[in-house]
Amino acid sequence: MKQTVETKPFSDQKPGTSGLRKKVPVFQQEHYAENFIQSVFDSLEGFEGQTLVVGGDGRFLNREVIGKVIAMAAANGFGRAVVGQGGILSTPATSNVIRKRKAFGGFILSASHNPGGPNEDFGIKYNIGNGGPAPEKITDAIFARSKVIGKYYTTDLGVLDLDTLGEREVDGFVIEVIDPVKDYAELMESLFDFGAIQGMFRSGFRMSFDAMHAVTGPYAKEILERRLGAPEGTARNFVPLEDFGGHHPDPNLVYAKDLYDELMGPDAPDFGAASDGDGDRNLIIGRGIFVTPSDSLALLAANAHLAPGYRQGLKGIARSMPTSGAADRVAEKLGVGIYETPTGWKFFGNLLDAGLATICGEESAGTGSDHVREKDGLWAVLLWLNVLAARGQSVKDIVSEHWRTYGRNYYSRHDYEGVETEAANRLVDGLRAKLDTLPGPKINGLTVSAADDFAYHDPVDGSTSKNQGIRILFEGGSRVVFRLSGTGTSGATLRVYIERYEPDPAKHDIETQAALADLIQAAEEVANIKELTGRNIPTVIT
Ligand code: G16
Repeated sequence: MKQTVETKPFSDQKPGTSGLRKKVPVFQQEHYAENFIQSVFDSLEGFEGQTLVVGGDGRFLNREVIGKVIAMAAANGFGRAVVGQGGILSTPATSNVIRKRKAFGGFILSASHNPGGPNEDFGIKYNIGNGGPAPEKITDAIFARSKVIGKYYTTDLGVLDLDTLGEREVDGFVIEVIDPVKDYAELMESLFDFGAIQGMFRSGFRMSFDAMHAVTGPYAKEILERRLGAPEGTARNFVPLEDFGGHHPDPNLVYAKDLYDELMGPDAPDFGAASDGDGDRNLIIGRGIFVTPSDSLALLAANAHLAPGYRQGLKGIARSMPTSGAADRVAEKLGVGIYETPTGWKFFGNLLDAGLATICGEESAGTGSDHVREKDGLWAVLLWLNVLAARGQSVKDIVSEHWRTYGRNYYSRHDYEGVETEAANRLVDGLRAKLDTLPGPKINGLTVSAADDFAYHDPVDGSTSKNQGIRILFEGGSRVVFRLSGTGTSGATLRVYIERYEPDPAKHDIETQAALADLIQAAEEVANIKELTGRNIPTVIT
């Protein structure tokens, strides 16, 4: 029976870079999750009788909120909910199911790479019918609705069994529990040369994949070990846990340090990779070499034609603004378009739908293609494996050769996490205020050629997104970018992105921080980071 529940608005339900992310206790407030879910439904039209996909990364609160979404979907008029067994469905797999089933849309319950558990993070994101995150037009409408909402609709569906595969009907509403891996594994098989990768494993190629006790565990087991024949044990930490074993499921050099150390150590395997909480990020490490996400994007774009799914070539490449320009050089050589978007996968959706881009990537460990409308961690790993199998070279040789051909973009990101919000805003406002005066005079011996606050004009729908990051460009092509993260849940995270282009192969083996030292110092001088944040060093350097 449909119930109408009276509620009062919360003022803090503005979706960030990727949906609404808050601490678990915030979501546990009475009506909090329901208000947001209803605000989503109230911002949509035409879903009567349609299918809604519900996916989650298995973190604490996952099952409970899945229950709420399904009951509210039924009460709001949807006809069917498709949910992954055990409440598990990775973000790219959810995107695939939405597309394959021609669903109206889907909910993804995740706070991605943020930690999970009773006092950690949770998140709710809505994806539209193309399988991608809702565009700003919709997230703005959701936020507006959340500020005035007065009631929500739900219904009692009885005890929900999320563990048994198959369909069940309650009062005309169908709940379908699906195998979370099967459709996704089939999609991967259609894109990559599984035979060649199997052959590589048969001839002794060794790999370590760290699922970080997050959602990709079951996917990695099935695809890498069962379908591709990698030895058992290739995938580790493969059981999804509600608290990710107490770790940050963030595949970077800090939180996946064990994997990094293994690949740098004696008797290292040929290839190391990891994915994050909800399976959309990737970390790529070869024996003795870490591949930055920006380089990985460029390399995958340059070599994608070696995989059957991309043999016909790329339509274009898209990258987020803070991502290095390495991919731009590949696009130039291929003679295809390059698009620079704000941070946030949602900005790639229009480009992919319009057939302007085939491959997209972000410095924040996200790479993907037009096969779904989310970034896709395992996809990137499999494309790397396909390239390695086709070229028969080591990761290190492939990367060095790429730099020799295109030049090297030295790149690093310095994060200052948990900074006081006011201080972070003051820093960014201060930079914004002096943008016009920056070009000309030298900063730490470097001449600024241009400075702006990045604005994006979507070439497909004509929309404009302003204030997407402060860019300071130096003569010679180096740059420093400042922006505040849109995915944190406490305080502010200041991100400083530093990049230098080096065409000379004789200078490609400098340690990254050393290669960027003068720019790092210039960033400090122009932004007063130490004084304004009270921090002497970044929390995380990637
Ligand atoms: C999300 C978005 C990405 C974005 C990243 C970092 O990733 O989907 O597009 O690059 O956040 O955003 P920020 O710098 O604002 O923290 P995920 O993996 O958290 O969904």
